[in-house]
Amino acid sequence: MKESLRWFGPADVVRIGEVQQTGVKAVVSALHHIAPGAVWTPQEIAKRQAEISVSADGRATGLEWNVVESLPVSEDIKRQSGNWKAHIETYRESMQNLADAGLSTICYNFMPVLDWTRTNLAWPMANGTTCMRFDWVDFTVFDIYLLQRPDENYSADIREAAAQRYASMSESDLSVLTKSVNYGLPGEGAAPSLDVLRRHLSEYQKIDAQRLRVNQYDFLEQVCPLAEKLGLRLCCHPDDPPFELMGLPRIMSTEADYQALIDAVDTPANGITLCSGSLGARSDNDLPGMMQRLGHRVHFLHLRNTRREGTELHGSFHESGHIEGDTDMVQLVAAVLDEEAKRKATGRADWTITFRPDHGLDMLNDIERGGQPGYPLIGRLAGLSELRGIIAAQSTLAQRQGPQ
Ligand code: DNO
Repeated sequence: MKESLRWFGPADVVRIGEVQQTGVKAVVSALHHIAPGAVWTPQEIAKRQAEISVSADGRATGLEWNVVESLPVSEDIKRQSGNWKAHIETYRESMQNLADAGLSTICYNFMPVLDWTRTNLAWPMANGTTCMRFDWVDFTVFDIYLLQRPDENYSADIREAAAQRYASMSESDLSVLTKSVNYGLPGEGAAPSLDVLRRHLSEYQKIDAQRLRVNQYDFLEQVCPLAEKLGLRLCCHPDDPPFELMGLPRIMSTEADYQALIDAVDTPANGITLCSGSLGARSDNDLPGMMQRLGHRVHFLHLRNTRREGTELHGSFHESGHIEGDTDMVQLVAAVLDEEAKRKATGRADWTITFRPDHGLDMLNDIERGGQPGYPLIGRLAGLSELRGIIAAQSTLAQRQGPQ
C-alpha cells in the first residue's frame, strides 16, 4: 500500500515541506484554480510538479505527484447539455497532458452540483478535538428554511424536528450552517450564493438517477479508450454522503452502484476510488466485503472513518478517528493487502494501491492553524500512523504464515 497525502498546492495552509516530514512519498493534488471544462496545460501541470518537488526553503522534497484528485467532470457533461461535447474533448486533452507528464491515476466524481456535504465543519468533541458532522435535522433546516425548497420530501417527524431546530437557531448559527453546507476547496473561488445554488438545482429537475447514470457511462465510453491507450486509470469517488440530497440524483452510493459502473464500461481504466468514510456513512455498505468483491478495479483508496449516530440507513453521522468508527479498518486493510497479493501473483504492474489518510479529527495545532476542513495536518498524520501500524502488523503476520 503506497502512502500519500493530499496537498492543495500553494493555497494550502499545510506547506509541502511539512508533507515531506510525514514520511509519505506520494502526493495527491489537483489544479483547483482551473475551471471544470478547461484544459490542464502542460505548463500548469509542470508548475504543480515543481511546487511539489521543492520546499519553501529550497530543499528537494523527494515527493512525487502520483494521483490527480480531481480532474473535474463539468456540470455540462453530467447533464449532457451546453458545452458537454467540447468539455469531453478538453477532458481528453487534459488526460493526454497528464499522461505525458508521467501521471497515471485520475480520480473524479459524478455528484451533481455539490461535492461532499456537511452541516458542521468543526463539531467539538468531548476531548477538545473537532470533527466534521452531518446532521439530518440541520440539513433539513438548510433545505426547507434557507434554500426554501418544498418540504414534501421529508417525513413529518423530520419536518417537525427541523421546525423546532430552526426556531432555536441564531443568525450566526444559520450562517455557520450555510457556510458548512456550501463549502468549496482552496483555489476554487467563492462558494455559490443561495440563488446560484437554486439555479444549479433547477438545472437538474429533468435528470433522474437513471439519466445521470447513462450520462456517466456515455462519458466513460468517450474517455476510457484513450485512458487505456495512455496507461491511465480513472477512478470514481463515491457520493458523500451516500444518499440523495436536495432532490439531486446520487448514483455512486452503494456496492450495486459500483458493480453497475464497472460492468457498464468493462475496462481496467474504468475504476473505483474506494472511500471508506463516504461509503461507511450507510449501514448497508460492507467496506471490507466491497474491497474483496470489487478490489480488482480499486485504483485509489481514501481511508477514514465515520460514526453513525442512529440506526436509519440515511441518518446523521460524524467523522471519527481513523480506527474508531463503524468501518472495521483492520478488516479493510486486510482485504486491501489480499488484493495486492492477488495482483502481484498474477503479474499486474499496478499491484500497489495508493491510499491517503483522509479527514479524521482536527487536533492540537490543527485548531489554531485553521486549515481546510477535513485536511488537518496532525489529525491526518495521527490517522496515517495508526494505518501504518495496522499495515505493518498484518504484513509481518502474513510473512510468518507464508503462502496460503
Ligand atoms: C472530500 C473529498 C472529495 C473528493 C472528490 C473527488 O474530502 O474526498 O471532495 O476529492 O469528490 O472527486
